[in-house]
Amino acid sequence: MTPNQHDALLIIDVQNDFCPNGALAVPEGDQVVPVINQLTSRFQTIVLTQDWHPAGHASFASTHGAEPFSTTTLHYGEQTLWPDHCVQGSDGAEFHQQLQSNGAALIIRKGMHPGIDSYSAFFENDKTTSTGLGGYLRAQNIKRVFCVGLAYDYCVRFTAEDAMKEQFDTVVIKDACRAIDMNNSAADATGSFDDLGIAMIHSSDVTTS
Ligand code: VGL
Ligand code: ZN
Repeated sequence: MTPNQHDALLIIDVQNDFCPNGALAVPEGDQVVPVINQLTSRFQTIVLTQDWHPAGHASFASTHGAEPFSTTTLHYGEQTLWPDHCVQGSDGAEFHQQLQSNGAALIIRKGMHPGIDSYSAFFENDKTTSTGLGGYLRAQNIKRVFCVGLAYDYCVRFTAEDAMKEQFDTVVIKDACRAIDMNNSAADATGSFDDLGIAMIHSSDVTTS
């Protein structure tokens, strides 16, 4: 699989808070960094996303006096409540220091509306508020997107599903992702990718092509 000018690499939320010792640490989250760094030179179009919440965000358990990893109902439906993470301007919200991001054309910050979470890089969790990414990619004549990063079962999953809905051919590079994996969420993500026709590949399918 050799990427061409119609392909984009979407690097999802490779931020300190999702790496070991971070506020919402994804097991082995930092291990995606060298894998992604090997991929970036293969793509002409690279987009980074950055989870970027205001203090007191509606997705934070502390905002509701609730336990982290419990669920609540917000105006758009069910929402998992997380430990405070990726607060705007905090060290935890910075990209992993070793992530080579110089080649990225665009950084999409998401989860900025105080009352709406945003797992997907395309639409917030209300499923209607757009980040503008679909329009950007179409303006660049992108036809296919390759998704990598954190977390496989949340932001990568929702991004890949929305990419399909937005009519992009969609590929997830599995060894360039790690999962939070609660309540079978990693297996559910894989099952959904299979159902939707989202391709799952290994990074070597790209780097050795
Ligand atoms: C994420 C939970 C909350 C993610 C972001 O990047 O997968 N998960 N915010
Ligand atoms: Zn978040």
